[in-house]
Amino acid sequence: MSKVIITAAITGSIHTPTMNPYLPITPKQIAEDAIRAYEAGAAIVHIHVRNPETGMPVSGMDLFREVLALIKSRCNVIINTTTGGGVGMTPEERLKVVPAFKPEMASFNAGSINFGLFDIPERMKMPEWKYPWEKAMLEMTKDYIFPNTFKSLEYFAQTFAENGAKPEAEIYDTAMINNIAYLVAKGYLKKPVYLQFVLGIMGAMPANVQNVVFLYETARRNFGDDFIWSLCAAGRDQLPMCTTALVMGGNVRVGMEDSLFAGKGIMAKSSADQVEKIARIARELSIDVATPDEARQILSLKGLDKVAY
Ligand code: KMH
Ligand code: ZN
Repeated sequence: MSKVIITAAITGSIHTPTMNPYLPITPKQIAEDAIRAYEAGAAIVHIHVRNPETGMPVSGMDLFREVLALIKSRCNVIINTTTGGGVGMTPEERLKVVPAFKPEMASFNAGSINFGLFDIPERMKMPEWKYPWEKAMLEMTKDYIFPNTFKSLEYFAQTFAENGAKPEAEIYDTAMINNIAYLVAKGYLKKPVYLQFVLGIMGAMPANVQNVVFLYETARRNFGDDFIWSLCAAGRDQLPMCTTALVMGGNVRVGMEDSLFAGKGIMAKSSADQVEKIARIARELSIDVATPDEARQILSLKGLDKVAY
């Protein structure tokens, strides 16, 4: 039985500083949390950056440079940079990180959705916001399409290939598996593809066991055995859905990008809290946790000596 790859998504671009005071914001905080997640068992850390003063998701190359260099100076964890960016960023802005730093892997959003974050304030019953941008960003998503057209998917795939970055296909809905199959058929992507099933985003697939099985079966119909998959789920579904993936032989992603909690009513103080939990569950299920180098082998990554940071 192969080992499980745990990814930790450290800060993301969905949650805002008021929602959890421990959400890492500055390059140092993001790097520190990534290293803690690695120490807890993560083989991959998924990285976004934020404006250090306001916590707003941004795409600054200087911020990425600082985070990536800090992490690399302390450990050999695989860095998976976002190309999903944040609400309102253009595809060009989102993609820049790939040619700039030639990471071993990066997220590759496999289709367009109305990425709805507008219901979060009501669900979390936020009293007051620290920064004006938080509520405004969340509310504007009622009318926001996260754009990943076929034209841009092809361009992203080419850029990833030119820079030796393995795409992690973010699959928010079943149709996106078809989009990936199209890109494979046209030679833009190579098998085995790496699929990250992202469940529980408003505007896409809800998090339940039936949907995990359906996504897995759809991937099998398209790629046979020639794909690798992982799963993440938003909010309270994070741990149960990741446990489902473990039982089904998949890989898992946790982290504060996806959930701010580390147990019922317990705010996570770091993504490492969630990594510890899922690593413990994996061990209870007799599943070993992959080291970064083992994950590099499983995913056929080019290696840390070939990145540009
Ligand atoms: N920015 C969100 C709309 C990724 O990192 O690739 C989606 C996202 C996924 O950030
Ligand atoms: Zn992300």
